Formats: sequence, structure tokens, C-alpha cells
Amino acid sequence: MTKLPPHTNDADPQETTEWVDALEAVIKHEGMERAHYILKQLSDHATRTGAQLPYALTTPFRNTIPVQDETPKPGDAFIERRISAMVRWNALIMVMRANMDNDDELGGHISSFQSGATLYNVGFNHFWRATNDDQLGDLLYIQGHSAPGIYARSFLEGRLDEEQLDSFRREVDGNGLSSYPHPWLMPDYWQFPTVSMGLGPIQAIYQAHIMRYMSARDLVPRDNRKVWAFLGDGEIDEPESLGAISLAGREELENLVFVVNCNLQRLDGPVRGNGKIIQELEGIFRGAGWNVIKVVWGSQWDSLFARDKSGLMQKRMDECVDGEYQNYKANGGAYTREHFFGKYPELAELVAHLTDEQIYKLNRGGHDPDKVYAAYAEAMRTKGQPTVILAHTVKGYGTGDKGEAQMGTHSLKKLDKETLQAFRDKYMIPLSDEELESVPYYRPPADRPEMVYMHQKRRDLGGYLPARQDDFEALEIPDLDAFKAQLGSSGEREISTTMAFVRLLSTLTKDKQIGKRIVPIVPDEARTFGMEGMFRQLGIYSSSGQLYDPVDAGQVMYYKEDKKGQMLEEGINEAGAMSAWIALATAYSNYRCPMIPFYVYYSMFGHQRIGDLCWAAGDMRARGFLIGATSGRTTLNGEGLQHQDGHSHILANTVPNCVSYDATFSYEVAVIVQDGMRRMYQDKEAVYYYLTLLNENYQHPAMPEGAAEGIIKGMYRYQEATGEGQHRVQLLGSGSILREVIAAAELLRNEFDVDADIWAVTSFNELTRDGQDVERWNMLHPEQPARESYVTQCLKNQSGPVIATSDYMKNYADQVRTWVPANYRVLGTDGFGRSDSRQKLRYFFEVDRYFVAIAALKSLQDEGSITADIVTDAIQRFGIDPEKPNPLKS
Ligand SMILES: Cc1ncc(C[n+]2csc(CCOP(=O)(O)OP(=O)(O)O)c2C)c(N)n1
Ligand SMILES: [Mg+2]
Repeated sequence: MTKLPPHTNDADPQETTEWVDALEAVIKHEGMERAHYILKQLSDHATRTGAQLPYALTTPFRNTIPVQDETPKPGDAFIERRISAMVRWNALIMVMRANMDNDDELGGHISSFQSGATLYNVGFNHFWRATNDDQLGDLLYIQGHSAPGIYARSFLEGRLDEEQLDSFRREVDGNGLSSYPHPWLMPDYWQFPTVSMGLGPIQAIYQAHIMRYMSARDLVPRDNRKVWAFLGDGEIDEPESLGAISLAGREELENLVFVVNCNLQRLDGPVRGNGKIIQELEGIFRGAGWNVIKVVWGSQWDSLFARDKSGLMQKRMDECVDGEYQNYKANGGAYTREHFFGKYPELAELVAHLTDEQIYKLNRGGHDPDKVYAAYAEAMRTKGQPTVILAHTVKGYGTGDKGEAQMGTHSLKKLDKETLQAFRDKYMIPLSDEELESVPYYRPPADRPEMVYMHQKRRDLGGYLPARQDDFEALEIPDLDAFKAQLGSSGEREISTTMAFVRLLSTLTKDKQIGKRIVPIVPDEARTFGMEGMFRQLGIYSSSGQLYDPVDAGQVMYYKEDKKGQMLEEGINEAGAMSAWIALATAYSNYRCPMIPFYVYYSMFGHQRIGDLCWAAGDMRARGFLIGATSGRTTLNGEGLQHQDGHSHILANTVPNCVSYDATFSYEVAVIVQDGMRRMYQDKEAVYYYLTLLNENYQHPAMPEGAAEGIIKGMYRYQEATGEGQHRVQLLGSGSILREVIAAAELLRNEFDVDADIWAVTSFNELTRDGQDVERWNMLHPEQPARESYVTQCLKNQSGPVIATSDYMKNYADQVRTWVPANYRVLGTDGFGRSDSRQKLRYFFEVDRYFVAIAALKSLQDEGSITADIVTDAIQRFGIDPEKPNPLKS
């Protein structure tokens, strides 16, 4: 008869035991599947009778894979332990050396990698395939602050030398190692910037999704490639970490493996001191359709489990909270004996034969290569589900009482002499006490068995990791002529730049060379942008095709989901859509297949909402287009304060390799997109594009002769002054407000005898970057003839003050002030948006034609060209209340 642990609330222990015995018998004689079946029948029956069962998505706090089902780890356990020890050593040393004998405060982390070392080493030795001429390898999202351990392995492998390790976090002089994974700084090494917590997990999910998309469309073979993402248990609290896991479950992303390093601690303290992070995550992931593998306990516990016939030890494990588990590791064997086992006399008895030292060494699953191997092997085999491995570890493992499971261990940067010696002894690093004085790295000669073994393992898996491919085969980009429809006048037809863009996109998808590489991505706003025609034309990607008849099936533009769909409709999920875009925008590297993604979204929900992903995209050398549709504070008029964007260009300019444009006319859109494709995919510049589009309808002129170059540089003369007026001004306008500027020029000419040159400014950001670059060069070359910024070149031979107006904050146009060789006045839309007609909003924000005209007149007054009463007269004539509140404050 089974002996059950004492439960105080068991009304009839005898009856309970009978049920458990019956179940045991079924498992023993008929197998687990039959047991499952019977339990399911019982549960269904109970539900039919109306019973509310205490459904639990969690299992007891123990390993998911029973000992007898573990796939045995092949290879030489002893040698692998040696490799692991050396990796640990060098990871520790490189952080210590970065922080020794200097006041540079370079930082670095010891404890995170020491807790995750086995999780990485098992992967490197047995699972992770590299990309080479024959295969596309696995994609690894490595916990950012575990970077020292990854460098340490590369050092052992001979890919990095001591000098480079000593240049950890010393990058300015070149050849340094970046603090965290940064492809921008180490383009042949790191693939994914992960250290801004949460960005790794969400990107990994969408990477796996895009991997399936790419193969569904026959762009790259599917193979058995996997995406592995390493997460901290503290990192899990980021909304991005868990926010997209249901997509992975729903899409059955069997090519995705999450490994959560559950060391129970984050930076300040325990992740769930009063609960159990592993159990919490088990429930969440299982509920989202994931295959959950808990790796809680190491092999040292196996014999205790075998002897724990009553389940009392399990009960004790289940009732302890993480704060207590942290205590056991921080306080050692005697403490654990007393506080963990000592709670029940039978349990104390169970470990009576063990010394305190042996109790302390009862290991956690994430530090046991055999348990980790078994979990990884299971993840590799899993079909139809993503896998999450919840690995129980100790933060600062091996760093003794100075670091192991200590509250402040995350910030540990150095070990004292005794702790270092103890670490050396624990990992049997053959260095004497004297040698330790210099805090040396350790790498055995190349012919040592460990080294031979390690290289062989990587050869078997196709090469070394991490590795990133930066180069790709250039694409043949169509000439500008291909977009004739956008370059000509729209005639009487009033259209928006969004409509022009959608047509251009449609043309691109039909291009023989690049058509299949074009990927429109929307987060549930295609209809808003008039892109619904693409549903049918391109199909919406869905891994299950379309299992229903769409209600609009009879219509030409019906909602067509398709296994080979080209368009991505990612739902109301900007971070997800952006992550999909990033995966495609880096496909040139990770799939050796350049893709041209266009992510089209409400401009307000771009850089402002997902700015950190935009930043990461720059780091990753993403290539593609972000399209901020319905942009402009006063142009998207009805939607109000939380939609009307007047600052996305300012944010876009914070990403160094993001090239941004605010277009007015369809020919500008065509020129910008064509040139962008040329720069990114033909000339292989590591930039990406941000282009704002408008939903205001108006007539579009044909492209003025020779305008293309200026459009790309950021400004061109749209209309020359007639030369007839008494006074002269230079009017700059961008986006929708250019049209107000054009109207203002007419007012000025007709009513004030002021003649205006009109300049269309497609990018104050590009103008600014050019100006700053020129200024910098001039500063550093004082003896050389000074160079001239493009803004200066455009305006230097013009006369009259310069007035710039945009639908963005004044800062946007104000950036170029230094290079404007004249009196410069800026109008813009600072302040919270609100709903009203465009006309009213432009009056409210003081960017309509009348304000442009007044700004011009005021500038002429300031120059002494006209008298104040003319300006006053204009203010009155236009019905402007001079006491109207400042929009910034209203
Ligand atoms: C978005 C973001 N916020 C804060 C940090 C700073 N930070 C770096 S590591 C860390 C603690 C990480 O804890 P955990 O995820 O559990 O990883 P562990 O080191 O324990 O493996 C914090 C707060 C960050 N990198 N990113
Ligand atoms: Mg942690």
C-alpha cells in the first residue's frame, strides 16, 4: 500500500490511499497513456455533473522528465566538465580584469553566467548548429549579461585572444569586445541584441514565426532549424517576455525553444521570494500551449526521490518558497538540513547518512549536464509545440559565500583572493597561488584532449558560434522609371500619399526581380490605410491556411488567409509586428535571403511605443522600411490626442542609422523608396528607412525636373519666386503643411507684394545630419577651405528671411538653424493634439497658411523691410486673435 504524506485536510486517508493505489496499478500494468485516459474520463464525467474541479496547470516541483525517460547524454562527461570549468574560469577572469586596478568602472557580470554556464555548454557541445555553406544554423538569443561566458568559450576555441578579452568593454580603440551582444559593434559575431530585457524573447518568437513564413513561401528550406532564446527569470516580468507567447503556442512553433535560467534572483533580490517562479511560469506557458520541461533537480537528488516513498520530500519541496530556496544555497548544508529537511522528522531521517557538505552539494537541475541534455533532447524532438525549459539554478554558482545566492550577487565584479582560490580549486584550474596573483586566463595547449574534443564537437555541428553573416548578394533594384504612375501628376484626382504608396507597393510586389521579397506588414490597420486590396492580391500568411469561408468570400478583395500568403497581418500588436519586421529586415543575414519588409502603422504607435525595438533594429543592421501612416499632428485630425503624432521624426532621428523622410507628394514617395532600396539592397548600406505618409487627399503635381537629388538630400526648390514682388522670402514646408506653405506664398504675393521661393523639405533630419557632418569636418580641418552644408548651398544665394513650417514639433525644423544663412523662423505643432477639422487644428497649432504668412511678414519687419503696422494689419485681416493661448500650454 502506498504511504502518503500527511495532509491535514484529508478526511479519509484510507480512501485516498485506495484511489492512489488503483492509479498506481493502472500505470504499472497498462502504462501512462491509459492512466491519462482514465483520468481524463473521470475529469470529463465530474465536469458533466457540474463539479468545479480544481484544475491546475502545474505539476509538483520536480523534473518533468522522469529519470527513466531521460535521454542519456553522449560524449565524455569528464572532458566536458573540464571544458565547462575553463569557460567558467575565463568568464570570471575577464570581468575581474576589466575592473582591476583602474577607476574606469567598466562593469560586467559574473554571477549570471556562472548560473547559466551548464545551460550554454551543453548547447554548444551537443545541439547548436552553425551556419555554413551547407546549412543554415540555429539562431541563439543569448542572455545579454551572460556575454562574458560566451566570449570565454570563444577564447578557448581560439576565436578570441587574451588581448581581446582584456578589451572587454574597451571598444573605442577598436578590436574590443562589446559589453553585451551588439551586432553593430561586432557584426561578424553577435546576431541579436538582447540586453534590453524582454526584447530577446519577443523577437525570438517572431523569428521562429518568420522562419516558418520563409519556408512556407519556399524562400528558404525549413530543415530542422531552431530558435533558442535564453531568458532570465527576472526578465520574465517584462511585458514583452510573456506578451507574445500565445502566438507561439497557437502557431505551433516547434522550431522555438525558450530556456529560462531560473536562478530565483534578479538584480535587487528574489524574483518571487514569496512564491515559486518556476511553478508560475509552468502554468503560464502550459496555458499558452507550450511544451513545458522543468529541470528542477540534479542527479544528486535522484536517490533521495527513489527513497521518498511517502512523497514527503516532494511535499516539502512544493511548500517551500523561492526565498527559502535562496537561503538554502546562501547558508549551506547545515542550514539546509535544519530548515529544509528538519521540518519533518522523517525527512531529517532521509538525509541522516549525508554530511552537511553532501547536503550542500545536492544540485539543482540547471547545473546538471545530464538533466539539461535530456531536456534539450526532448525539446529537439518536440513536434507541434514550442518548448520552454525552466532550469532551476543558483545565481553566482561557484562564487562561494561572497557571491552564491547572495542578495547583491548580480553586481559582483571581483572575488577576493581566498574566494578566487576556492573557485580555482572547485574547478581544478591548474594555476598556483602565485600565478593567481596576476589573475590570469587559462587555456591549455591545443593538443590537450579537452581542446581536441571541443573543436571536434563544433566541427560536428558545422562551425563556431556565435557567428553572424554580414554580407549578402546584392539585389537588382528597379530604376525610378518603374514608378511612372507615381512620378506623373494625379491630374484632377485627389489622393493621399498613403494611396500613392499602396500603389507603389503593389507595383513592387509584381517586380520580377524583387517582387517576392516585398513583405507588407500591418498590425490590424490595413483597411485604415487602404491596403485591403492586398489581402486578396497577396494573401495573408497563416500557417493553417484558411479553415473557414470568409464572410466576404464573394467580394473581389476578400479576406484571404493562405499558407503561402505574402502579407503579414500581425493583429493589434505593434511590438510583435515590429519584431516580425526586424526578423525580415535581417533575413539577408540570418536566412541569406534579403527581404524588403514594409511595416505600415499609425505613426504615433511607432517610435513612441516601440522605440526600444527601433533602436535594436539599428543595432542589428536591419534593412527595410518603417512606414508611419496617418502622420502629422494636424493631418490625422479626428483621432485626437493619443493618435496625432507630431514628434515621430524627432524620435526617428535618435536612431543613428535610421533615415527618415516626411513626404508631401507621390513622386517624393517613389523617389525615396526607390533610393532607399538602392542604398540598402544594392549598395548594402546598413541603414533602414522611416517614411511618414498622410491621409489627406489632394492633387499631386508631376515631379519637377531635376528634383530627385534634392528629395533625397532633404530639400529642393519646389517653386521659384516670380521675381515681381517688392519683398522676398524663402518658405520651407514639409509633409502636409507644404501645401499650406504654397497657399501662404500666394497670399503673400497677392495681398502683400511679397514674393516667395518655396522649398519642399523632405527631411529636416537628413539636412541636420549633413550640416553636423560638414561642421565637424570644418572644425577638424581649420586650414582647409570650409565645406558647405546642403542647406547653406540651397539658401545662400537667395534673398529674404527663411520661414520653415511642418506638422511636427518646432524642434524638428529648428535643427537646421545653424546652416540657414539668413534670419530663420520656425513654426510647428508643439502641444497635445485634439480632434477637429484640419483647418481648425492648423489654426490652433499656428501652422496654417495665415500663420505662415504672418511669420513671413514678421520676419520682414525684423529685417526692417516692412513696418509693424503691416503685420498687425495682417493679423487682423486674417482674424487671428493675438491673445490666443499658446498651444503648448492648452
Ligand atoms: C529593460 C531593462 N531593464 C533593466 C535592465 C537592467 N538589468 C540588467 S540585468 C538585470 C537583472 C536580470 O535578472 P534576471 O533576468 O533574473 O537575470 P539573471 O542575471 O538572474 O540571470 C537588470 C534589472 C535591463 N538590462 N533592461
Ligand atoms: Mg535571475
